[in-house]
Amino acid sequence: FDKSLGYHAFASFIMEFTLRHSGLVGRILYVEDSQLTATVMLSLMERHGLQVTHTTHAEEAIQLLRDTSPGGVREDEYFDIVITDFYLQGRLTGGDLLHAIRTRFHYSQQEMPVLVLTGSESGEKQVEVFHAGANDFVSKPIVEEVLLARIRSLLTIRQQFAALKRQTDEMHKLAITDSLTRVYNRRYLLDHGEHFVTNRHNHPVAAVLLDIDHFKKINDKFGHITGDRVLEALGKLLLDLLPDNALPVRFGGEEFALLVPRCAARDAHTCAEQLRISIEALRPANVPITVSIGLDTNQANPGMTLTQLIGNADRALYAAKAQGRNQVCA
Ligand code: GH3
Ligand code: MG
Ligand code: MG
Ligand code: MG
Ligand code: MG
Repeated sequence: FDKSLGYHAFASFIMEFTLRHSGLVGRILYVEDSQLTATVMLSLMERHGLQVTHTTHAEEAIQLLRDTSPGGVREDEYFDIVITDFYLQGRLTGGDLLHAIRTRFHYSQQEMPVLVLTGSESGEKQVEVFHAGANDFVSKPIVEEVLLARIRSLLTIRQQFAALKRQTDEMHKLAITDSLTRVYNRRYLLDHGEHFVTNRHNHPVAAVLLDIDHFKKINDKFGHITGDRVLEALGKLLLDLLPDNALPVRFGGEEFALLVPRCAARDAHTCAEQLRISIEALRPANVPITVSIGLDTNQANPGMTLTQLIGNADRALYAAKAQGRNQVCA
């Protein structure tokens, strides 16, 4: 390295050096039936830091992909890229594996990049490989630098996909969550509540409406900031106390809707009463609060819509308010 080049040249030299020589990070599914090629490839890839799972048959690779795909028994051990020989012994070729990756598993080229190892074939074969959904190919005999450059480029694609997916998931979560209370927002209830109520295979669903008593007075007495802290704490309590399969929603300002699956009418009343008592004991931000609760279930009439259930719960809530607040009505 020439010291006279200055800082920027030095920085780009370091960057280039790092890119060219740093270890690679990624999990590779490698499908190769030639033991000789596999031995060379495995030692090469492992020498550069890659974690490689080697199989000799496409069938076995498909099984591994099934187990490691989202929802599979080993979904945490997913692969970043697949490298497959084109010609494989056995019923399925590398082309068939590629086809399965793109159509059966619905993996895009970004989510599961595939690099195909081919013989020194005609352009026609190479075109065929791309048509089948490969991201890239390398011709045998393998040139180490070329193979590594291709793996690096595919790993970058895969990492960019993963980063984008994390962002998208985070944005989706923000879009369906109420920012103050962390429970679902009203939009989520309107989009998914009906499905939640009707597709329950004869298990009853309870709809519960919960409204803080005299919240306007609480704001007046303690201020809006404290009022917000109260709502925040109530949201946390609901998330803590409700079963994971329940759907807690901020329905309005200081009003929450809860959909609870597998909940018969009698259980719904008991749970709501427990909830009311827990909230009375909570004293969020040192403020004593009580809630009025109205509820209904579709136990007697499984055909009820979400709108009907919520409508009935709202009438029951109105009754709870009218009868003196801090109580549950059904
Ligand atoms: P009731 O017992 O009949 O329910 O009386 P209430 O005062 O609770 O009901 P009302 O609907 O008259 O008032 C609700 C109050 O909730 C008014 C509004 O300022 C307050 N509120 C709504 N959203 C928020 C919020 O995000 N933060 C705070 N601090 N207050 C809110
Ligand atoms: Mg082969
Ligand atoms: Mg009100
Ligand atoms: Mg209120
Ligand atoms: Mg209200």
